[in-house]
Amino acid sequence: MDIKARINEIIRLLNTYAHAYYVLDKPMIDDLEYDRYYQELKELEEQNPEFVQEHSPTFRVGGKLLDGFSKVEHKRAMLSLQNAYNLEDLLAFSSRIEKEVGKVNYVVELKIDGLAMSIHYEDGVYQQAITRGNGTEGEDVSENVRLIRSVPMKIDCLSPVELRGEVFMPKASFDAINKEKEANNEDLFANPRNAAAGTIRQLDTSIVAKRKLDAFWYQLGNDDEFKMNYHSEVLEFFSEQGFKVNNQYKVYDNMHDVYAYIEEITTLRNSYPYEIDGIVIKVNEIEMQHQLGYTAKTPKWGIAYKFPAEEVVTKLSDITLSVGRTGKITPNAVLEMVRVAGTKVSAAQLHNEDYIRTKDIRIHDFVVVRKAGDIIPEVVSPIIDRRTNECVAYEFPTTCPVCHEGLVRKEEESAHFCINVDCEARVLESMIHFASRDAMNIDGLGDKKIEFLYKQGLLRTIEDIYELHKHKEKILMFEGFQEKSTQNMLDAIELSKENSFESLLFGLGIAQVGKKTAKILARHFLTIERIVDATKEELENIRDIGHISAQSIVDFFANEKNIEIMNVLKEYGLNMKSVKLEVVESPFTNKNIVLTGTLQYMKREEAKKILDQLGANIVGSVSKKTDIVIFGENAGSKLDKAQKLDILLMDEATFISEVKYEKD
Ligand code: 3BA
Repeated sequence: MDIKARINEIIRLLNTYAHAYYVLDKPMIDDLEYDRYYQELKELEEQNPEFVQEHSPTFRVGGKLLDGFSKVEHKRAMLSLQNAYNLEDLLAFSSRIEKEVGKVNYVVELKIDGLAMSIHYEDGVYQQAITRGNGTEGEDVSENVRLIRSVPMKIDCLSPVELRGEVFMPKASFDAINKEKEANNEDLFANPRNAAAGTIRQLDTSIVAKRKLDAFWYQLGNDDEFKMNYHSEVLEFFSEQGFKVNNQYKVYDNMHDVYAYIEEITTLRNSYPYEIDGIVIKVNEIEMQHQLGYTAKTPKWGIAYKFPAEEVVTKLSDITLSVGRTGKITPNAVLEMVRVAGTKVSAAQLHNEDYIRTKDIRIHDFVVVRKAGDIIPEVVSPIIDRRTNECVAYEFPTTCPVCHEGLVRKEEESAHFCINVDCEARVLESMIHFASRDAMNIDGLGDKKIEFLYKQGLLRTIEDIYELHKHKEKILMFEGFQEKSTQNMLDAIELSKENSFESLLFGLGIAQVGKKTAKILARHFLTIERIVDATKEELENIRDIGHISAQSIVDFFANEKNIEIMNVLKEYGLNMKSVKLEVVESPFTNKNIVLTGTLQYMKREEAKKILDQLGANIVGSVSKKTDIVIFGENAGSKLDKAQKLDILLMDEATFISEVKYEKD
């Protein structure tokens, strides 16, 4: 037999077996037999590289190391879904629809808790997979999606087709991975969704191959190129082409039947081998879908019913307070350990005094607990029926749990503050913040080290960080401080003096001044002196700075101690001014700019950085407010829209010559 034909024959067989195993869950042959074919194929391919097919299963085992994921624009935006939480919301949805287009049928699907993905085929061969990203632009994760064995690499349909669906991690894979992580003392994944998201962005494809992701498909990305009449027909077409479609979907002609099915699924919710976070309801008639159309973000013909968050009962054994770097006090509930939405929980935020008082939450109460957004544990309410005499109304403490000085609650604020700037908790937290990645990014000076050096009396204030080198010998005598790592830490401290002015401003921990505000301040005032001298009015007049932030900035610099810190840091040589931009006037300064398409000469991140340095405002979508659209290859809808709106268009070459860019 001719070798090429034999190769194709084995690929066809292996694909049939894989389809039976991974898609239909009905194995046709045993592993041994599969392996025999696989080995034969591998040898034939090795001996005859000219016959290697791009859709061969031998490409589906991982082993590559990727160097990143490039950004790709979706041909058509991947929208989101409007949400419903009860029957009332659903009836409002259906009556709106029926008023507009008359009676319709509804398809009800499970809402898989994974990440949305778009995959592309041409001439029947798998081409590309793109994450949903922000809906208009996602990341090319083709190599990793290739390792999801239920995704076919070859289909019968020869015209270009784009499918959209959900990539997820089955509960069994999730449990196995976390078990292994636990054994290796590694951080666990919080839930299967995070695990799937983390895996899809893995650069080591061998890890991806081991992690066993899966995917269900539910939408035709280019449905205008197919003559489908019903959504259910699309799902059948997908199945025929060998794709995995969730088989729990049903079609109903009224919302009450839909709701009965929702109630049935709700009781079965935990019995599926994958996590679901709700149910999606879609109009079945494609014609009606077109008539109903879209809002800016969502189709009007579909809705997601979200399950209520799982609620459990446990005992609240104590309320403790923590002190943040700004002195803000956060009350926390200490709970008897309980499992909720997949993880063990023993603490929950109580936000502030009013939260505790309005809900009348008391120590020793039994309380209802759930996870907000299925992530952050919160106390919903106490169970009054189970309350005993032991439970007395909670009195919010009047003194700081750490330094014991009086707490202050300002009129317009819901939080209490410890206003003692020397409070140990505040000082520690502010040093930790100062050295953290987003601020001064001092490698090797993490929270544990800071706490330790604080206890040893070597770190009392931010300024002390820059004196640490004087104590090197002493530091080296402590356990856990080796010569090399200690020198690295000291070097990192020295190097941080050169950091941008905005990182320093952010690092100072001025209340209300986050990264964005720090950047605005650094750009606007350019030097620390000018910020110190700024009046509240001047600050308020800056776009994006409100009166609360303005007041907070003025208060910070009115404090003698803070001025002193500034002076010392300046003496140590920390950078306290924004570098004057080389190009003072550029066609991009203060302009709203959209980047679209694939740039050939530079990475998109590079272009963004250059524009950022020139003071341009980079925005994601084209609107009347856009000043310039810079476009690369294969620019899609954004370019069309910009043309319609008569916006200045600039190709990559022109952009490069305007900014005099040279690759280094
Ligand atoms: N059906 C998620 N969007 C879905 C096509 C529409 C849609 C979903 C869905 C918009 C699921 C939003 C992200 C997106 C493709 C945009 C589903 C699920 N249908 N069954 C109506 O199971 N999670 N998500 N995906 N386009």
